[in-house]
Amino acid sequence: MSLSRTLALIGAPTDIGAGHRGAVMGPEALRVAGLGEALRERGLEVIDTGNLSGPANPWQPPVDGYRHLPQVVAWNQLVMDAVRTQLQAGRLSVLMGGDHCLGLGSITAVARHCRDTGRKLRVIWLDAHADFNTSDVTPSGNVHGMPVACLCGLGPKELTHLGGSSPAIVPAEIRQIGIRSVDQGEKRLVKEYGLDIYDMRYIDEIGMKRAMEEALEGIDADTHVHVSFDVDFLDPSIAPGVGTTVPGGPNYREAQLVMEMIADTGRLGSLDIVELNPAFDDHNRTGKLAVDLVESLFGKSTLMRD
Ligand code: B3U
Ligand code: MN
Ligand code: MN
Repeated sequence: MSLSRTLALIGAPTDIGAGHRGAVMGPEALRVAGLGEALRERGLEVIDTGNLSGPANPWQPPVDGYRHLPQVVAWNQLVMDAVRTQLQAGRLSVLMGGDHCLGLGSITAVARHCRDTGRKLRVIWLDAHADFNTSDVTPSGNVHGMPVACLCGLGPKELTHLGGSSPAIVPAEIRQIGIRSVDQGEKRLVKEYGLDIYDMRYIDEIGMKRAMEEALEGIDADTHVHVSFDVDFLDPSIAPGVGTTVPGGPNYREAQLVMEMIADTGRLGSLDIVELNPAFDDHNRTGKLAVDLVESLFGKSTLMRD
């Protein structure tokens, strides 16, 4: 069973779950950086489905530990439905965020699709942050710091039950790479839930190649690989265009290797590109880098390899 060669771009211009304004411009920055053209050059048929239209960001303080929960729910429902529609049509789905709270809608749709089609799911979560906060432990109330917890069934019912049943995924289905910022209470939770986290210290010690071999272990012909690419995964020296930079991230070569090794599995079925914030960027440098890395994720390589 081979994966689809038709791909749908879905724009979700919102910063509803973020602490800084600007991720709302992410989809357009990715288009301007040539995402569609680059994917077409990879031999894919690319359909840009345009932008989803959800509620505006009211920029209110948190209520009961969440900022903008009703609007976050509304955006995630839109994303979930859009991703589901594309997967059901047999297309690869590429969500252009928007902030990372949208990973919730996207991955809920992917997980449901995997259940419906009898496939295994492996989520590769590329991020500086674990995004495993809850309303009790969040330092900010920003839901972009919570999607992994919600996917694993920890959070408000509106988010944990987005796809009907909860949890959408189990921790054994996710691997987190590049992590270097985990809040105090969040540390306890990721341990309790047994998340498989390849933090920067571990990567420094064993190297990116071995870390990725471990993270990709067990992927087979029946596995759907979903990549949730938070652009703040990258070291801020090469990717300044994000709201929450954390020093000490993967450099250009390490990031390329991550993408190439995922491409080599041949099982990529869906992707989120989130947290790109052109308001912090330098002439769309980070947008262009994201496109460059996505090309590698879809199989661009220097030489022919077998
Ligand atoms: N962990 C912090 C910061 C954060 C999480 N994700 C992003 N920033 N992008 C929080 O607010 O939950
Ligand atoms: Mn994130
Ligand atoms: Mn992040």
